[in-house]
Order: sequence, then structure tokens, then C-alpha cells
Amino acid sequence: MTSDYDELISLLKPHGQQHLLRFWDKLNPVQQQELGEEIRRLDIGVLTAARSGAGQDATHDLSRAVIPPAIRLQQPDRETWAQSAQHLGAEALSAGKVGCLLVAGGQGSRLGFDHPKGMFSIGPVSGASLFQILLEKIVATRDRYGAAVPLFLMTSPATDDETVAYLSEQRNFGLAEDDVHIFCQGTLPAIDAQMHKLLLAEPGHLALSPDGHGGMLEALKRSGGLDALRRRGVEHLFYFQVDNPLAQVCDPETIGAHLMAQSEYTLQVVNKRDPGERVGVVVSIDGQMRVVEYSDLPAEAAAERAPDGGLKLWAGSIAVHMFAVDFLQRMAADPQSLPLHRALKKVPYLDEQGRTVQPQQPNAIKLERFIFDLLPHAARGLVVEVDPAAAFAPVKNAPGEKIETPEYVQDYLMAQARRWLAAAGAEVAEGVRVEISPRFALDAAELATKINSGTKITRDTYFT
Ligand code: UD2
Repeated sequence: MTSDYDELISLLKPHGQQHLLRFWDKLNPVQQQELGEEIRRLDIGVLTAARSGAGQDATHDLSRAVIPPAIRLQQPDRETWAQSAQHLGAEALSAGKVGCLLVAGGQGSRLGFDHPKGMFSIGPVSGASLFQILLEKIVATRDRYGAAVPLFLMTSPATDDETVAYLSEQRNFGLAEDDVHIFCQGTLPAIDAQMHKLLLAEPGHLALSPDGHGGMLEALKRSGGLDALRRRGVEHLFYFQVDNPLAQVCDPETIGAHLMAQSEYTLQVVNKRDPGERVGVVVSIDGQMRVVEYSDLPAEAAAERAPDGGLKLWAGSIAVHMFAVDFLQRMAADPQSLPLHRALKKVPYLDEQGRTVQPQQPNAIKLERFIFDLLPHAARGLVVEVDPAAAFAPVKNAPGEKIETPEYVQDYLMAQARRWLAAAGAEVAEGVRVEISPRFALDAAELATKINSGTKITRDTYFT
């Protein structure tokens, strides 16, 4: 009978990774079992990547890149088109055919917040958390259309326990227990950049980190989420990130656009004004759509101008997508559908003597999968331009930086509230902070039914 040790060695040796068992004899049986499980869970593609130093991003010939046909904000028929789209979207919502997928694996470390980012307080008057604002949008959508909108919420090993406890304490901000499916993404190991060896963080643990938002596909399937979607008759998923409280969650216009085009993968985009904006661009190369991440976009390509003076590659992805569930199901069945991306990072590790080394320079390759790499596989894709003032204000940076700080995001939220109040005929005094809970009004039209024209707002107000 072969021992655990022998079995693990036979897994690792062909890939030159047997050093992972260096401290095996010092581990107790429980630790040995845990390490064994981590090793068995490694996917073979990663081991091969480790051996070859691969996981290298493919380069694309951006000279042939064009923007795919897109629904533009300024196109003359946008208004009429939007009405038909909204109608279709509303029908799908009323029929319970739409669910939400929120990726919330990130921590607030860049914001100096040592908790899941979703718990970060952002409401400019209420102090509501990102989770509260986003989940209340789902609750308000459910109430408006009279049908459940199930939420599939992805956490990571670092955020899972706290997120589960927080949402339970907050009673999911009004979403029924049956409509919330929390699942945890997987991890990928860090690889020594010189030697192509997987790193140990502790004698009995690999150096692991979350596998990127692309890990959603595998994790959704593994957790039974894809089956649950089928069972519930959900045909389309509205996907968004936890850092953007302005996200137009379940926007009927976007859902309708997706349905009209029979799209498998629809992306909300903004018109990039500045070549340096940190959003991926949606392009079409030889008829195939894909997202090129900002870090992979050469400066010259990013800065190239179109004849009208705008940027040639203008379509900035704000990471708000619609997916056909059939498409996700098809993709989840193919382990190759999402490639690995690599990034050189500083990763602490155990040296041969078992001492922890804190590297001063990037020493390791971290691997991740990106959900937008599904786009080239879609039989039909669609790009819909949205107004950033109404749809995109992510909180990414600590106070003091230029953009995407908590103050910047709060300014966006307050500016939207002011616009809606002005449209309802209310007057908001200078310097007053206003905030509208999604449960009070989901849009300007709803607000107008609740606020009397001529109302004067002279002190900080949270409409709830
Ligand atoms: C992302 C997009 C960028 C643009 C921008 C809009 C990537 C690689 N880039 O940039 O093109 O659309 O968003 O704001 O996506 N997350 C997880 N698990 C992970 C990694 C991320 O759940 O393993 C979540 C994270 O909680 C966050 C979101 O994905 O909500 C975005 O992640 P990010 O902050 O790493 O991406 P960013 O801002 O560089």
C-alpha cells in the first residue's frame, strides 16, 4: 500500500515540485492531511505553468483592433431604442429570469480597511456599507418587478467567514435567505519567478492567493450555483463588482439590450477620455471580441485617436456584465475556457531551512483568471455605452489619491442624488449632503413620485 507521502511525491515529481514535502516529517497527521489536500487540489495546468514558467499572457495584434459595434449614448435613436430595451428587461425581471452575481473576494487593504471590502462604509450621509447599497438595489428591484432576483455572491478565503457573519447579522439587507447563495472562490499557488518552484508559506501550507474573479466560473459550478440557477429558471445573470456603489444593478435597459441582441455576453462600457484610465478596453480583432486589460494595453495603442478626435479604443469596461446562463454552463464544462494571467509580486515564503523570508523585490509569479476572458468564446457579444455619472464610481484608493477615493465616490453618489432631486423639482441648498437609499427610489422617475416639487432641502438628508 502506498503512503500519502508516496502518492504526493508521485504527483509532484513529474513537475519538479517535490520540495513541497520538505518538512513532511515535522508535520503532525492533521497538518500532513491539510498539506496533502492543498497539493491534490492543485490543478495540473498550474503545475505545468510552474515547470515551464508559462501562464504568459498572449499578445494581441492591436493594430488590427477596432471597437465592436456598440450601442452609443449619443446615437440618434438611443431614446427609442432604450424604451424597447427597458420593456424587454422589465419583462424578464417580472418573469424571474434574471439573477445577480456579485464578486466580493477583495479586501479593503488598499483603503486601510482590514475587512471584506463590501463592509466598507461609503454612504455619504448614512454611512451605509457597499454591501448595503448594492443589496438594497436588488431588494428594490425585486419589489418593483414582483419577482425574486437571487443573488450569487462570491467571497474569497480571506473574506468568506466575515461576509457570511455580516450579512446574516444584517439579515441580508432585506433579501430572503433562499435568495442569497454565498460561495467562496478558489486559490492558486505562488511560483518562484527564478526557479519555477511553488512556494511554501508555512511548513504545512502552500503560498496561495485567490484565483481572480475568473475563479467565479469554477466556484459557481462547484458550489451548486449553476444547478441552482437552472432549477430556479434563471436565464441571465447580471454581474458586478463590490467596489462600485453606483452600479446600475439589474438595469432593465442593459438586460433588454442583451435579450434583443440574443447576446451571450454583454458589457457596459464608458467612453474613455483619458488614455490612462484604469479600465480594460473592449475590442474586436479579426471579428473576435475580447477585453484587453489596461496593464496590457501599450501606451501608444491607448493614446491613438479616431478621426473625430476621441480615443480610437474608447470602450472602457466597467466590469458590469450580463451573461446568458447557458453560456456560463457551456464554459464551466471546459476547464480551458479561462487562461491564466501572471503578475510578478512580493510573496513571503519559507526558505530551505524553514525560515520565513520577506522579499524586498518581487520574487514570485501570482496567477489569476479573469472573467472577461470568456468574451472571445461568446457566440454573440454586445457593448452598451453608459454614462459614468450614472453607473461608475468604484472605490479603489485611500484618501489623498487623485481619484477613486472614498470622497470621490461619495461626491458621485451625492451628485446623482442632487440631479434626481432637481429633476423632481426640489431645491437643495449649497453644501448640503444628500443621499437616496435604493429602497426609497431606484431612479429619478421613482423619486419624482415621492418628493413634492418645490421642496427645499436645507440640511444633510438621507432619503430612506
Ligand atoms: C477591474 C478590471 C478593469 C476595470 C475595473 C473597473 C480586472 C483585471 N480589471 O480592475 O478592467 O473593469 O475593474 O473598476 O478585472 N475580485 C474577486 N476575487 C479576486 C479578484 C478580484 O472577487 O480574486 C473582485 C474584487 O472584490 C473587486 C473586483 O473583483 O470587486 C475587481 O478586482 P480588482 O480591484 O483587482 O480589479 P481592478 O480594479 O484592477
